[in-house]
Amino acid sequence: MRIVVLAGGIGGARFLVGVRAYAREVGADVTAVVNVGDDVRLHGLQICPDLDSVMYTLGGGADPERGWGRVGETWTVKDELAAYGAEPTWFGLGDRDIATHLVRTTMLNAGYPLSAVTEALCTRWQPGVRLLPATDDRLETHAVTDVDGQQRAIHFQEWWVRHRGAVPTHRFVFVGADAARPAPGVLDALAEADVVLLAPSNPVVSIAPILAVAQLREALVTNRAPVVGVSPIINGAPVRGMADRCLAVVGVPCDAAGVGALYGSRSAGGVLDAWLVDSTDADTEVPGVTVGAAPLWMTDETTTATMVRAALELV
Ligand code: GDP
Ligand code: FO1
Ligand code: CA
Repeated sequence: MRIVVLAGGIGGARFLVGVRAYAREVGADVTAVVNVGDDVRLHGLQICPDLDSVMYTLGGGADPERGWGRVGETWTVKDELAAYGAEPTWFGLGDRDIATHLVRTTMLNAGYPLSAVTEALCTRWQPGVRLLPATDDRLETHAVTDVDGQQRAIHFQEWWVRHRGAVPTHRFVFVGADAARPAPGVLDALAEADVVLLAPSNPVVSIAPILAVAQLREALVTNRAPVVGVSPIINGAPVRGMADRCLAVVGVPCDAAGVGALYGSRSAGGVLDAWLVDSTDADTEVPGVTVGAAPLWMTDETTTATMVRAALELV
């Protein structure tokens, strides 16, 4: 059995821990296609938050509380940069994390594509699933905001880390998406998949930028493999993070039905065949989509693997 998972950062990473456990049990093969819209170059370093959250989490090197960056991190370089007044001071890379970024950026500068760099970094972390960026091309999420009375597009990291999403926001734009092609391996993985899972990741700024790669979305929609989504929203609220703010920007109610309808049924131009919601949201209906309910709190590997099984049983 071949499973493809579309994933963002923390929610994607935790879900993949369960997918990997399930896959080990049944002898399945897992490919994760990860969002790159959060990626940004700061202090000369190429930062890929979602790829790193997944790689560190599956590799046992993530900070479990923060959900991003390395466990046992120190911040000497961040403090030294701040002492120089080197902007942006609102964004911090940890010392351990910087080593990852030095290796990544050196390889990118030497001409390796992000997919090859990710594979090289994974030689160390051995995530146990194949990690692919959605695209090797530049694709960045920007937020069109009103800052100081002026309409201005700012990078997603500035929107989230600097402003905590608390600025008037008109929309998100996936810069570069029109020209972006799926990274090598993505279309093959989708073509060979027996099932595609949408992780309980942020639908607006983690899954949507992946689907904004036209050929990728096209492959997902026209493939024989069924697509099952898992809700990141439980009982009308995100478990953590900014999904409520992001959904408000795109005018979608922050509940399991709202996100299910945002994805839409594959039979009506959307992406879903089935939608797994939390047991507390069991009355959720999404037109044209099979809805199932199970406990969706990803508290540990076993619980999450059970949730993955429930998702697969829907199709
Ligand atoms: P990010 O890129 O780091 O923001 O992470 P993702 O986009 O992959 O995931 C963020 C989403 O994960 C949020 O909307 C959360 O609601 C969701 N999430 C986090 N933990 C859980 C959980 O235990 N269960 C469910 N169902 N969703 C979760
Ligand atoms: N989030 C923060 O809130 N503050 C930071 O200084 C910060 C630095 C950072 C460095 C590397 C990395 O991979 C992630 C980092 N994040 C930081 C998390 C990141 O901004 C977002 O949570 C994700 O992009 C959302 O998926
Ligand atoms: Ca993200």
